[in-house]
Amino acid sequence: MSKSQRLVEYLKSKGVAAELWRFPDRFTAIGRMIDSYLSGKTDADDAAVHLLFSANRWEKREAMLAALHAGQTLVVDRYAYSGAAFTAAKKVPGLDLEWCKAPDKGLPAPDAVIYLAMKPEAAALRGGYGNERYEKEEMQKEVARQFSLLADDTWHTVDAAQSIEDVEIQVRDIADSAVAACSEGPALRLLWE
Ligand code: FDM
Repeated sequence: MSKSQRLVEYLKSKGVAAELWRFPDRFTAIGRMIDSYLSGKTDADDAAVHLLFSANRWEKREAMLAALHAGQTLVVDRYAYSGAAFTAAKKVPGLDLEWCKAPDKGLPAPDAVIYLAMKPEAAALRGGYGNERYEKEEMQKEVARQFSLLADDTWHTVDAAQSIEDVEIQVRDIADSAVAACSEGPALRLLWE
């Protein structure tokens, strides 16, 4: 079970209505294009691909809002922060971090971002790594640098090199605090505004 799914199960066990979401959602028409690109079956212009990733979030916006307004807590495995960091890491002239953030402005903003920090060398040792387009050490190092530029007041870094148990304790703690803060009923914020 993924870490995100385990977090959902934990929240549910505490009586919090929670759902797992993940991006890219590879099962929509746009998602299938993204999947084909990531697996290397097709090539595409970097800007166009970036906008597809963003469109893949926008096409889910209404469903996300409906779930949020119904009181669900959404645990989202990757979101716009991955979108901005990965494209900016490609260092394509013109596609700097600000350009990369722009298409996602106005999407629902997360209350907490949990960044599991792992050295690219350690990530490379994991099973299944290296099969997809971005799973290269140099790229991952630059992605990590771009992520550090995106860290805002919702950001929490957890050292993923610790034991699974310690990682989980910290992730749960962050989620508990975020859920508690939301129960006071803050207005939904929008991304990067
Ligand atoms: N990715 C993910 C992007 O480049 N942009 C995005 O907007 C998102 C959500 O796609 F390499 C990248 C990050 C990763 C790949 O892999 C998706 P996983 O294993 O499905 O998370």
